[in-house]
Amino acid sequence: MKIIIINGPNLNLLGKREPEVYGSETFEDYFSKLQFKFKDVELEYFQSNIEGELISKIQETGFSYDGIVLNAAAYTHTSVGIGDAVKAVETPVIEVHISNTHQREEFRHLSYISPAASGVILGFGLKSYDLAIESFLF
Ligand code: CA2
Repeated sequence: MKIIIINGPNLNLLGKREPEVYGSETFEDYFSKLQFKFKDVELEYFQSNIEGELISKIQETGFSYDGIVLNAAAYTHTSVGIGDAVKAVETPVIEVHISNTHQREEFRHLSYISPAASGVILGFGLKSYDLAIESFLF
């Protein structure tokens, strides 16, 4: 089982800025815990602040991996291109968000990813990623 976590813009700042919204753990530390928890899963992690790089990674992995866990961050609400990429690939994509975007500003209520995603998990903090990986195991 091969699963990639793809994180979008500014998620490299996790644990370093705005802990009241996004928590105080870095994604690298959390990712080590995921690798420990899901020992039988080949887990990969990719983060980029660049829209085209995210699209290329979705295309690169979207025909051979078993699952993609995607937090497109702010691009969720703006990127037709990432939405199209998710639609185009064969690998199921679970959209995740750390925060409950529906409790936040109106502009965060729209997602260009959701219509093409196999599922959406949001509002559980970093645990959203755990839940997304688990969804691929059953
Ligand atoms: O809740 C989420 O996971 C979001 O995808 C996070 C995005 C936001 O634009 C989405 O509406 C919801 C923002 C990620 C920014 O991450 C930061 C982390 C630490 C400090 C500053 C930003």
